Amino acid sequence: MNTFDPGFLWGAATSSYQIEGAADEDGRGPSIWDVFAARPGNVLDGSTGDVACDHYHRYRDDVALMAGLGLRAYRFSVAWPRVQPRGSGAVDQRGLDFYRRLVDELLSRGIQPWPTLYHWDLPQPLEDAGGWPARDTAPRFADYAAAVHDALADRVTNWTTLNEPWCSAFLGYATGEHAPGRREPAAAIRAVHHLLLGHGMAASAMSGSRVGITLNPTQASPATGSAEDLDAARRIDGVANRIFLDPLFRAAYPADVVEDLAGVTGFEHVRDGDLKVIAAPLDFLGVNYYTPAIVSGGGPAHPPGKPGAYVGSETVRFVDGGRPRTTMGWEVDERGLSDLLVRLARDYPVTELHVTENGAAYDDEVHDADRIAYLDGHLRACHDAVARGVPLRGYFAWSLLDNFEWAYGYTQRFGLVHVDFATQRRTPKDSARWYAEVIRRGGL
Ligand code: GBH
Repeated sequence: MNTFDPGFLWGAATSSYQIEGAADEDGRGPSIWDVFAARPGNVLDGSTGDVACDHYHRYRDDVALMAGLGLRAYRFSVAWPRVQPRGSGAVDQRGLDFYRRLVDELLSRGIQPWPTLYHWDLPQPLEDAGGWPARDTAPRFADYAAAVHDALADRVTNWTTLNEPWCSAFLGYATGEHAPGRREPAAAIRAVHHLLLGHGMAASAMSGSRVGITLNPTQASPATGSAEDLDAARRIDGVANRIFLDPLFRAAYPADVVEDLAGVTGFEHVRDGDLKVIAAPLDFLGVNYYTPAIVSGGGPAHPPGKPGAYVGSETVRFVDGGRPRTTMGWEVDERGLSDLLVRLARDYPVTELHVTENGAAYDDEVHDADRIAYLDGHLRACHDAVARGVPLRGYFAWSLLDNFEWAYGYTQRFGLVHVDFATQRRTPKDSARWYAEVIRRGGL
Protein backbone atom coordinates (compact mmCIF):
# COMPACT_ATOMS: atom_id res chain seq x y z
CA MET A 1 0.00 0.00 0.00
CA ASN A 2 1.13 3.58 -0.75
CA THR A 3 0.75 5.13 2.69
CA PHE A 4 1.08 8.86 3.33
CA ASP A 5 2.23 10.50 6.54
CA PRO A 6 -0.57 10.52 9.19
CA GLY A 7 -0.45 14.34 9.17
CA PHE A 8 -0.87 14.52 5.38
CA LEU A 9 -3.51 17.10 4.51
CA TRP A 10 -6.25 15.52 2.44
CA GLY A 11 -8.37 18.25 0.93
CA ALA A 12 -10.54 19.53 -1.87
CA ALA A 13 -10.63 22.95 -3.52
CA THR A 14 -13.06 25.47 -5.04
CA SER A 15 -13.04 29.20 -5.80
CA SER A 16 -15.44 32.04 -5.05
CA TYR A 17 -16.68 33.04 -8.51
CA GLN A 18 -16.96 29.42 -9.61
CA ILE A 19 -19.33 28.32 -6.82
CA GLU A 20 -20.79 31.15 -4.72
CA GLY A 21 -23.43 32.79 -6.90
CA ALA A 22 -25.30 35.52 -4.93
CA ALA A 23 -23.62 38.02 -7.22
CA ASP A 24 -25.69 40.99 -6.05
CA GLU A 25 -26.10 40.16 -2.40
CA ASP A 26 -24.89 41.79 0.79
CA GLY A 27 -23.24 44.66 -1.02
CA ARG A 28 -20.99 42.61 -3.31
CA GLY A 29 -19.59 44.77 -6.10
CA PRO A 30 -18.91 43.69 -9.69
CA SER A 31 -15.74 41.81 -10.52
CA ILE A 32 -14.01 41.54 -13.88
CA TRP A 33 -15.60 38.10 -14.30
CA ASP A 34 -19.15 39.48 -13.92
CA VAL A 35 -18.45 42.00 -16.66
CA PHE A 36 -16.51 39.59 -18.90
CA ALA A 37 -19.02 36.73 -18.65
CA ALA A 38 -21.92 39.08 -19.47
CA ARG A 39 -20.34 39.96 -22.84
CA PRO A 40 -21.58 37.57 -25.58
CA GLY A 41 -18.92 35.30 -27.02
CA ASN A 42 -16.65 35.19 -23.97
CA VAL A 43 -18.12 32.12 -22.25
CA LEU A 44 -18.84 29.06 -24.37
CA ASP A 45 -22.43 28.43 -23.21
CA GLY A 46 -23.23 32.10 -22.58
CA SER A 47 -23.45 31.46 -18.84
CA THR A 48 -22.24 33.49 -15.84
CA GLY A 49 -21.47 32.87 -12.17
CA ASP A 50 -24.58 34.78 -11.03
CA VAL A 51 -25.96 31.63 -9.39
CA ALA A 52 -23.28 28.97 -9.97
CA CYS A 53 -23.59 26.39 -7.16
CA ASP A 54 -25.46 28.85 -4.93
CA HIS A 55 -22.83 28.00 -2.34
CA TYR A 56 -23.31 31.40 -0.67
CA HIS A 57 -26.65 30.12 0.61
CA ARG A 58 -25.82 26.42 0.79
CA TYR A 59 -22.40 26.53 2.44
CA ARG A 60 -23.63 24.64 5.52
CA ASP A 61 -24.80 21.69 3.43
CA ASP A 62 -21.59 21.83 1.42
CA VAL A 63 -19.47 21.68 4.57
CA ALA A 64 -21.57 18.70 5.68
CA LEU A 65 -20.69 17.03 2.35
CA MET A 66 -17.00 17.69 3.04
CA ALA A 67 -17.32 16.19 6.50
CA GLY A 68 -18.97 13.13 4.92
CA LEU A 69 -15.88 12.73 2.73
CA GLY A 70 -13.60 12.97 5.75
CA LEU A 71 -11.74 16.00 4.36
CA ARG A 72 -9.02 17.37 6.64
CA ALA A 73 -8.75 20.67 4.78
CA TYR A 74 -10.81 22.80 2.41
CA ARG A 75 -9.25 25.31 0.00
CA PHE A 76 -11.63 28.09 -1.01
CA SER A 77 -11.14 31.68 -2.15
CA VAL A 78 -12.34 34.98 -0.76
CA ALA A 79 -14.18 37.26 -3.20
CA TRP A 80 -12.43 40.63 -3.04
CA PRO A 81 -15.62 42.45 -4.29
CA ARG A 82 -17.58 41.09 -1.31
CA VAL A 83 -15.04 42.53 1.11
CA GLN A 84 -14.33 45.77 -0.74
CA PRO A 85 -17.12 46.31 -3.28
CA ARG A 86 -15.14 49.07 -5.02
CA GLY A 87 -11.75 47.40 -4.64
CA SER A 88 -10.46 49.95 -2.14
CA GLY A 89 -11.66 51.92 0.82
CA ALA A 90 -14.54 50.85 3.02
CA VAL A 91 -14.88 47.20 3.96
CA ASP A 92 -18.35 45.62 3.90
CA GLN A 93 -18.76 43.59 7.08
CA ARG A 94 -21.48 41.48 5.47
CA GLY A 95 -18.93 40.11 3.03
CA LEU A 96 -16.44 39.29 5.78
CA ASP A 97 -19.24 37.75 7.87
CA PHE A 98 -19.92 35.18 5.16
CA TYR A 99 -16.33 33.93 5.37
CA ARG A 100 -16.47 34.00 9.19
CA ARG A 101 -19.53 31.75 9.10
CA LEU A 102 -17.93 29.45 6.54
CA VAL A 103 -14.70 29.17 8.53
CA ASP A 104 -16.57 28.54 11.79
CA GLU A 105 -18.61 25.81 10.13
CA LEU A 106 -15.42 24.17 8.83
CA LEU A 107 -13.70 24.38 12.21
CA SER A 108 -16.73 22.90 13.97
CA ARG A 109 -16.34 19.88 11.65
CA GLY A 110 -12.61 19.59 12.22
CA ILE A 111 -11.76 20.77 8.68
CA GLN A 112 -8.82 23.20 8.30
CA PRO A 113 -9.71 26.33 6.28
CA TRP A 114 -7.18 27.15 3.52
CA PRO A 115 -8.29 30.49 2.05
CA THR A 116 -6.83 31.95 -1.13
CA LEU A 117 -7.16 35.73 -1.28
CA TYR A 118 -7.28 36.11 -5.05
CA HIS A 119 -8.70 33.56 -7.45
CA TRP A 120 -9.25 35.90 -10.41
CA ASP A 121 -12.24 38.04 -9.32
CA LEU A 122 -10.66 41.52 -9.40
CA PRO A 123 -13.12 44.30 -8.45
CA GLN A 124 -14.13 45.95 -11.75
CA PRO A 125 -13.36 49.50 -10.50
CA LEU A 126 -9.70 48.45 -10.18
CA GLU A 127 -9.70 47.15 -13.76
CA ASP A 128 -11.22 50.46 -14.84
CA ALA A 129 -8.21 52.11 -13.19
CA GLY A 130 -5.80 49.92 -15.21
CA GLY A 131 -6.05 46.46 -13.63
CA TRP A 132 -2.98 44.36 -12.83
CA PRO A 133 -0.82 46.09 -15.47
CA ALA A 134 -1.15 49.20 -13.26
CA ARG A 135 1.22 49.36 -10.31
CA ASP A 136 -1.38 50.72 -7.90
CA THR A 137 -3.31 47.43 -7.97
CA ALA A 138 -0.50 45.85 -5.89
CA PRO A 139 -0.91 48.07 -2.78
CA ARG A 140 -4.70 47.84 -3.18
CA PHE A 141 -4.38 44.05 -2.97
CA ALA A 142 -2.21 44.29 0.15
CA ASP A 143 -4.82 46.55 1.83
CA TYR A 144 -7.57 44.07 1.03
CA ALA A 145 -5.42 41.15 2.26
CA ALA A 146 -4.79 42.97 5.54
CA ALA A 147 -8.54 43.53 6.02
CA VAL A 148 -9.36 39.85 5.52
CA HIS A 149 -6.41 38.81 7.65
CA ASP A 150 -7.48 41.12 10.51
CA ALA A 151 -10.96 39.62 10.41
CA LEU A 152 -9.99 35.94 10.25
CA ALA A 153 -6.46 35.48 11.59
CA ASP A 154 -7.86 34.28 14.92
CA ARG A 155 -9.42 31.34 13.07
CA VAL A 156 -7.19 30.76 10.01
CA THR A 157 -3.57 29.58 10.11
CA ASN A 158 -2.62 29.08 6.45
CA TRP A 159 -3.03 31.91 3.95
CA THR A 160 -2.51 31.81 0.19
CA THR A 161 -2.16 35.12 -1.61
CA LEU A 162 -2.70 34.38 -5.32
CA ASN A 163 -4.02 31.50 -7.36
CA GLU A 164 -2.12 30.95 -10.63
CA PRO A 165 -0.84 34.44 -11.44
CA TRP A 166 0.20 32.99 -14.83
CA CYS A 167 -3.47 32.69 -15.78
CA SER A 168 -4.33 36.15 -14.42
CA ALA A 169 -1.53 37.76 -16.43
CA PHE A 170 -1.41 35.81 -19.68
CA LEU A 171 -4.98 34.57 -20.17
CA GLY A 172 -6.39 37.85 -18.82
CA TYR A 173 -4.13 40.35 -20.61
CA ALA A 174 -2.37 38.53 -23.51
CA THR A 175 -4.80 36.04 -25.10
CA GLY A 176 -7.94 37.59 -23.62
CA GLU A 177 -9.49 34.15 -23.00
CA HIS A 178 -10.11 35.15 -19.39
CA ALA A 179 -11.34 38.36 -17.80
CA PRO A 180 -10.72 41.20 -18.42
CA GLY A 181 -10.21 39.95 -21.99
CA ARG A 182 -7.42 42.31 -23.02
CA ARG A 183 -4.98 41.37 -25.79
CA GLU A 184 -1.90 43.38 -24.91
CA PRO A 185 1.22 41.21 -24.51
CA ALA A 186 3.32 43.99 -22.93
CA ALA A 187 0.55 44.65 -20.39
CA ALA A 188 0.64 40.95 -19.47
CA ILE A 189 4.30 41.24 -18.47
CA ARG A 190 3.53 44.29 -16.34
CA ALA A 191 0.67 42.29 -14.78
CA VAL A 192 3.15 39.53 -13.86
CA HIS A 193 5.24 42.02 -11.93
CA HIS A 194 2.36 43.73 -10.17
CA LEU A 195 0.78 40.41 -9.21
CA LEU A 196 4.11 39.37 -7.68
CA LEU A 197 4.49 42.76 -6.00
CA GLY A 198 0.96 42.52 -4.61
CA HIS A 199 1.78 39.05 -3.32
CA GLY A 200 4.91 40.32 -1.55
CA MET A 201 3.17 43.35 -0.06
CA ALA A 202 0.28 41.18 1.14
CA ALA A 203 2.71 38.65 2.64
CA SER A 204 4.32 41.40 4.74
CA ALA A 205 0.88 42.68 5.75
CA MET A 206 0.06 39.21 7.08
CA SER A 207 3.32 38.57 8.90
CA GLY A 208 2.84 36.33 11.91
CA SER A 209 0.67 33.95 9.87
CA ARG A 210 1.79 31.17 7.56
CA VAL A 211 1.75 32.50 3.99
CA GLY A 212 2.09 30.79 0.61
CA ILE A 213 1.29 31.30 -3.07
CA THR A 214 -0.18 28.89 -5.62
CA LEU A 215 1.38 28.60 -9.08
CA ASN A 216 0.49 26.44 -12.06
CA PRO A 217 3.94 25.55 -13.39
CA THR A 218 4.06 23.97 -16.84
CA GLN A 219 6.13 20.79 -16.85
CA ALA A 220 7.55 21.13 -20.36
CA SER A 221 9.76 18.56 -22.05
CA PRO A 222 11.35 18.88 -25.49
CA ALA A 223 9.83 16.74 -28.28
CA THR A 224 13.31 15.68 -29.43
CA GLY A 225 16.91 16.33 -28.40
CA SER A 226 17.36 18.91 -31.18
CA ALA A 227 18.77 22.29 -30.20
CA GLU A 228 15.54 23.92 -31.43
CA ASP A 229 13.32 21.75 -29.22
CA LEU A 230 15.59 22.13 -26.18
CA ASP A 231 15.39 25.89 -26.65
CA ALA A 232 11.59 25.68 -26.89
CA ALA A 233 11.48 23.84 -23.53
CA ARG A 234 13.80 26.42 -21.96
CA ARG A 235 11.61 29.25 -23.22
CA ILE A 236 8.34 27.79 -21.92
CA ASP A 237 9.96 26.97 -18.57
CA GLY A 238 11.12 30.59 -18.53
CA VAL A 239 7.94 32.48 -19.34
CA ALA A 240 5.58 30.08 -17.54
CA ASN A 241 7.59 29.06 -14.46
CA ARG A 242 10.87 30.84 -13.76
CA ILE A 243 9.35 34.29 -14.40
CA PHE A 244 7.46 33.68 -11.12
CA LEU A 245 9.74 31.28 -9.24
CA ASP A 246 12.98 33.26 -9.59
CA PRO A 247 11.60 36.55 -8.24
CA LEU A 248 9.86 34.67 -5.40
CA PHE A 249 12.81 32.53 -4.35
CA ARG A 250 15.87 34.33 -5.74
CA ALA A 251 14.76 37.97 -5.84
CA ALA A 252 15.60 38.28 -9.57
CA TYR A 253 14.03 37.86 -13.00
CA PRO A 254 15.94 35.21 -14.99
CA ALA A 255 18.35 36.81 -17.48
CA ASP A 256 17.32 34.54 -20.37
CA VAL A 257 13.64 35.43 -19.88
CA VAL A 258 14.44 39.15 -19.85
CA GLU A 259 16.30 38.58 -23.12
CA ASP A 260 13.45 36.52 -24.68
CA LEU A 261 11.09 39.40 -23.84
CA ALA A 262 13.35 42.19 -25.09
CA GLY A 263 11.10 42.82 -28.11
CA VAL A 264 8.06 43.16 -25.83
CA THR A 265 9.29 45.09 -22.79
CA GLY A 266 12.44 46.42 -21.22
CA PHE A 267 11.11 45.70 -17.70
CA GLU A 268 11.17 49.47 -17.04
CA HIS A 269 8.13 48.94 -14.77
CA VAL A 270 10.39 47.21 -12.21
CA ARG A 271 11.57 49.63 -9.50
CA ASP A 272 14.43 49.38 -7.06
CA GLY A 273 13.43 47.40 -4.00
CA ASP A 274 10.50 45.59 -5.68
CA LEU A 275 12.29 42.26 -5.89
CA LYS A 276 13.14 42.37 -2.23
CA VAL A 277 9.44 42.81 -1.43
CA ILE A 278 8.47 39.98 -3.78
CA ALA A 279 11.00 37.57 -2.25
CA ALA A 280 9.43 37.77 1.22
CA PRO A 281 9.93 34.37 2.90
CA LEU A 282 7.28 31.77 1.97
CA ASP A 283 6.00 29.12 4.35
CA PHE A 284 4.71 26.90 1.57
CA LEU A 285 4.34 26.71 -2.18
CA GLY A 286 1.09 25.51 -3.71
CA VAL A 287 1.23 23.70 -7.04
CA ASN A 288 -1.72 23.21 -9.39
CA TYR A 289 -1.18 20.45 -11.91
CA TYR A 290 -3.42 19.08 -14.65
CA THR A 291 -1.32 18.10 -17.66
CA PRO A 292 2.28 18.33 -18.89
CA ALA A 293 3.49 19.83 -22.16
CA ILE A 294 5.72 18.48 -24.94
CA VAL A 295 7.19 21.31 -26.96
CA SER A 296 8.98 21.85 -30.21
CA GLY A 297 10.62 24.87 -31.80
CA GLY A 298 10.20 26.51 -35.17
CA GLY A 299 6.43 26.78 -35.44
CA PRO A 300 4.63 29.64 -37.16
CA ALA A 301 4.29 32.85 -35.16
CA HIS A 302 0.75 33.71 -34.07
CA PRO A 303 -1.06 35.90 -36.58
CA PRO A 304 -1.07 39.57 -35.57
CA GLY A 305 -4.10 40.47 -33.46
CA LYS A 306 -4.29 37.01 -31.95
CA PRO A 307 -1.57 36.98 -29.30
CA GLY A 308 -0.41 33.68 -27.85
CA ALA A 309 -0.18 32.91 -24.14
CA TYR A 310 3.61 32.42 -24.18
CA VAL A 311 4.53 36.01 -24.85
CA GLY A 312 7.88 36.42 -26.64
CA SER A 313 7.96 32.69 -27.52
CA GLU A 314 5.07 32.48 -29.99
CA THR A 315 6.89 30.11 -32.34
CA VAL A 316 6.91 27.28 -29.80
CA ARG A 317 4.55 24.45 -30.81
CA PHE A 318 2.76 22.10 -28.42
CA VAL A 319 3.07 18.51 -29.58
CA ASP A 320 0.59 15.65 -29.13
CA GLY A 321 1.91 13.14 -26.61
CA GLY A 322 -0.53 10.45 -27.74
CA ARG A 323 -2.09 9.96 -24.32
CA PRO A 324 -5.79 9.81 -23.41
CA ARG A 325 -7.45 13.18 -22.91
CA THR A 326 -10.06 14.55 -20.54
CA THR A 327 -13.07 16.48 -21.89
CA MET A 328 -10.94 19.66 -21.58
CA GLY A 329 -8.69 18.07 -24.21
CA TRP A 330 -5.84 17.87 -21.72
CA GLU A 331 -3.64 14.76 -21.88
CA VAL A 332 -3.48 12.57 -18.80
CA ASP A 333 0.10 11.99 -17.70
CA GLU A 334 0.84 11.71 -14.02
CA ARG A 335 4.60 11.42 -14.49
CA GLY A 336 4.58 15.13 -15.18
CA LEU A 337 3.38 15.73 -11.62
CA SER A 338 6.09 13.76 -9.82
CA ASP A 339 8.78 15.21 -12.12
CA LEU A 340 7.48 18.73 -11.52
CA LEU A 341 7.44 18.33 -7.72
CA VAL A 342 10.95 16.84 -7.71
CA ARG A 343 12.22 19.66 -9.91
CA LEU A 344 10.71 22.41 -7.73
CA ALA A 345 12.15 20.90 -4.55
CA ARG A 346 15.56 20.51 -6.24
CA ASP A 347 15.89 23.95 -7.85
CA TYR A 348 14.26 26.19 -5.24
CA PRO A 349 14.54 26.42 -1.44
CA VAL A 350 10.96 25.25 -0.78
CA THR A 351 10.44 23.76 2.64
CA GLU A 352 6.83 22.72 2.20
CA LEU A 353 4.81 21.90 -0.91
CA HIS A 354 1.10 21.27 -1.40
CA VAL A 355 -0.71 20.14 -4.51
CA THR A 356 -3.43 22.78 -4.24
CA GLU A 357 -5.34 21.58 -7.33
CA ASN A 358 -5.41 18.38 -9.34
CA GLY A 359 -8.33 16.74 -11.06
CA ALA A 360 -10.08 16.04 -14.34
CA ALA A 361 -13.21 16.94 -16.29
CA TYR A 362 -15.28 14.01 -17.55
CA ASP A 363 -18.93 13.78 -18.52
CA ASP A 364 -20.02 10.79 -16.43
CA GLU A 365 -22.74 11.91 -14.07
CA VAL A 366 -21.99 9.73 -11.05
CA HIS A 367 -20.21 6.56 -12.17
CA ASP A 368 -16.93 8.27 -12.95
CA ALA A 369 -14.37 5.50 -13.28
CA ASP A 370 -12.21 7.79 -15.47
CA ARG A 371 -11.92 10.37 -12.70
CA ILE A 372 -11.04 7.69 -10.15
CA ALA A 373 -8.28 6.43 -12.47
CA TYR A 374 -6.99 9.99 -12.94
CA LEU A 375 -6.90 10.74 -9.21
CA ASP A 376 -5.44 7.35 -8.37
CA GLY A 377 -2.59 7.82 -10.86
CA HIS A 378 -1.83 11.33 -9.66
CA LEU A 379 -1.90 10.39 -5.98
CA ARG A 380 0.55 7.60 -6.76
CA ALA A 381 2.72 10.24 -8.46
CA CYS A 382 2.54 12.29 -5.25
CA HIS A 383 3.59 9.27 -3.23
CA ASP A 384 6.44 8.71 -5.65
CA ALA A 385 7.55 12.35 -5.23
CA VAL A 386 7.57 11.96 -1.44
CA ALA A 387 9.68 8.81 -1.84
CA ARG A 388 12.07 10.90 -3.97
CA GLY A 389 12.49 13.35 -1.09
CA VAL A 390 9.92 16.07 -1.87
CA PRO A 391 8.46 17.78 1.23
CA LEU A 392 4.89 17.36 -0.02
CA ARG A 393 2.46 17.87 2.87
CA GLY A 394 -0.98 18.01 1.29
CA TYR A 395 -3.20 17.34 -1.71
CA PHE A 396 -6.39 19.18 -2.70
CA ALA A 397 -8.61 17.59 -5.34
CA TRP A 398 -10.11 19.99 -7.89
CA SER A 399 -12.93 20.25 -7.33
CA LEU A 400 -15.34 19.53 -4.52
CA LEU A 401 -18.29 20.46 -6.78
CA ASP A 402 -19.04 20.68 -10.49
CA ASN A 403 -18.92 24.43 -11.06
CA PHE A 404 -18.53 27.41 -13.42
CA GLU A 405 -15.48 26.46 -15.47
CA TRP A 406 -14.49 29.98 -16.59
CA ALA A 407 -14.56 30.39 -20.41
CA TYR A 408 -16.18 26.93 -20.66
CA GLY A 409 -19.15 27.85 -18.46
CA TYR A 410 -21.01 24.83 -17.14
CA THR A 411 -19.91 22.54 -20.00
CA GLN A 412 -17.00 21.00 -18.05
CA ARG A 413 -17.46 19.02 -14.85
CA PHE A 414 -14.50 18.65 -12.48
CA GLY A 415 -16.46 17.79 -9.31
CA LEU A 416 -16.18 14.88 -6.92
CA VAL A 417 -19.80 15.80 -6.29
CA HIS A 418 -22.24 16.16 -9.17
CA VAL A 419 -24.33 19.32 -9.24
CA ASP A 420 -27.66 19.48 -11.08
CA PHE A 421 -27.65 23.21 -11.80
CA ALA A 422 -31.43 23.32 -12.42
CA THR A 423 -32.25 22.08 -8.91
CA GLN A 424 -28.90 22.64 -7.11
CA ARG A 425 -29.10 18.99 -6.07
CA ARG A 426 -25.70 17.56 -5.04
CA THR A 427 -24.90 13.86 -5.62
CA PRO A 428 -21.53 12.42 -4.60
CA LYS A 429 -19.93 10.64 -7.55
CA ASP A 430 -18.17 7.28 -7.22
CA SER A 431 -14.90 9.27 -7.09
CA ALA A 432 -16.13 11.02 -3.91
CA ARG A 433 -16.72 7.68 -2.19
CA TRP A 434 -13.39 6.41 -3.48
CA TYR A 435 -11.55 9.53 -2.19
CA ALA A 436 -13.25 9.21 1.21
CA GLU A 437 -11.89 5.66 1.42
CA VAL A 438 -8.37 6.80 0.44
CA ILE A 439 -8.50 9.40 3.21
CA ARG A 440 -9.82 6.89 5.73
CA ARG A 441 -6.99 4.48 4.92
CA GLY A 442 -4.34 7.22 4.68
CA GLY A 443 -3.24 6.14 1.22
CA LEU A 444 -3.91 3.80 -1.64
C1 GBH B 1 -7.16 25.98 -12.76
O1 GBH B 1 -6.62 26.58 -13.88
C2 GBH B 1 -7.93 27.00 -11.98
O2 GBH B 1 -7.23 27.42 -10.83
C3 GBH B 1 -9.32 26.56 -11.62
O3 GBH B 1 -10.08 27.66 -11.22
C4 GBH B 1 -9.93 25.84 -12.80
O4 GBH B 1 -11.29 25.55 -12.60
C5 GBH B 1 -9.15 24.58 -13.00
O5 GBH B 1 -7.80 24.84 -13.17
C6 GBH B 1 -9.61 23.75 -14.19
O6 GBH B 1 -9.41 24.42 -15.38
O7 GBH B 1 -4.52 24.40 -22.60
O8 GBH B 1 -3.70 22.20 -23.24
O9 GBH B 1 -2.17 24.04 -23.05
C7 GBH B 1 -5.85 25.73 -14.69
C8 GBH B 1 -5.39 26.45 -15.93
C9 GBH B 1 -4.79 24.44 -17.13
C10 GBH B 1 -3.93 26.60 -17.77
C11 GBH B 1 -3.80 23.79 -18.07
C12 GBH B 1 -2.93 25.92 -18.65
C13 GBH B 1 -2.52 24.07 -20.07
C14 GBH B 1 -3.18 23.02 -20.90
N1 GBH B 1 -4.36 25.73 -16.67
N2 GBH B 1 -3.47 24.69 -19.14
S1 GBH B 1 -3.39 23.44 -22.58
